[in-house]
Amino acid sequence: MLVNGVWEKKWDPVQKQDKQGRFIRQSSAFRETIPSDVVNLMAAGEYATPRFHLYVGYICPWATRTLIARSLLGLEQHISVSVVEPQLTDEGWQFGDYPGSTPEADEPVKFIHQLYTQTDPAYTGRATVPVLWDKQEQRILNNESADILRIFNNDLKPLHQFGIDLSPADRLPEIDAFNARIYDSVNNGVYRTGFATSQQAYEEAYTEVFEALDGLESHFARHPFAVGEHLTESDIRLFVTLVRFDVAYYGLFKTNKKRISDYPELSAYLERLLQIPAFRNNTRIDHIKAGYYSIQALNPTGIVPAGPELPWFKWFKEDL
Ligand SMILES: N[C@@H](CCC(=O)N[C@@H](CS)C(=O)NCC(=O)O)C(=O)O
Repeated sequence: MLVNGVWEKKWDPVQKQDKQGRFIRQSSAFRETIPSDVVNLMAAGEYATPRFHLYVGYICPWATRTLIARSLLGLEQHISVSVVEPQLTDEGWQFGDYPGSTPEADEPVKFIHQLYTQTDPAYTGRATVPVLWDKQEQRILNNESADILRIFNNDLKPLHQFGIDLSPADRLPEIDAFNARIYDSVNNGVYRTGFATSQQAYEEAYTEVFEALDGLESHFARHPFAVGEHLTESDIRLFVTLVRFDVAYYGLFKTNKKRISDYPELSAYLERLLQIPAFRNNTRIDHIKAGYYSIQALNPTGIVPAGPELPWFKWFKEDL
């Protein structure tokens, strides 16, 4: 991580923890939006090449949220993308020639942490993806995926191609409630399980994960989507965790009471979403496995498991 703008090699994937060994996620530092006059310039075609750039990793569920929203809304021509390699190195996320990654970043940098110090030379914190980068001002605009989803959906509405609204105003309270329901227990719940450093903290988080999944299984027996009758950002936020569950979390994070494949309704929901190109094409099982199993603190040998074989792999055979 960065300390006063200097990269510290001895980074710890456990982030912060409380006295009982519970994992605490750092909050995001850059939280700006794209001003409406800039959106108007984008809509008027004033930028020959995209002004805003997303730095992501396919391993990362938070980054993948933003990629799926970008595709669903048809923002590809306005927001360009660079993809880091799946393994966290001694210098954090880096660019390189892992298949499916971008060999070189859009800026002359090798590591994501360089974008952080370019934005704030005294930055202290983790250098996370996703990053929404302003190429004109040469700085990070926002590094919080929840914000980036709303920026893409709300602020960039004049640029949308397909008339999809991922967080419609009349559904917002339900969307926010669903997001809150799954954040602690599912999205971050798997991390709280995997990065717990005491038996008590692990069991607490494990129990919450499976209580939440049981509740979601009943939800999807009655409803096609997370909220209402249409796809919303809540589906994106749930999908990125479900699709990583059996291939990474079940083994590495020891969330192993059940697999998603053992839940018929959640499996059917996952497969329905995988049939949508924006979900399928932004999911790279090879990156997910290589990335998670490279976390040394949890897997010192670095061996990437050969399995599992899952029924839904049929949706993107060519990536495996
Ligand atoms: N709040 C952030 C979390 C992003 C995050 O934790 N990203 C992870 C990858 S999945 C990361 O970059 N970790 C690097 C590190 O912690 O050093 C968001 O949702 O955008």
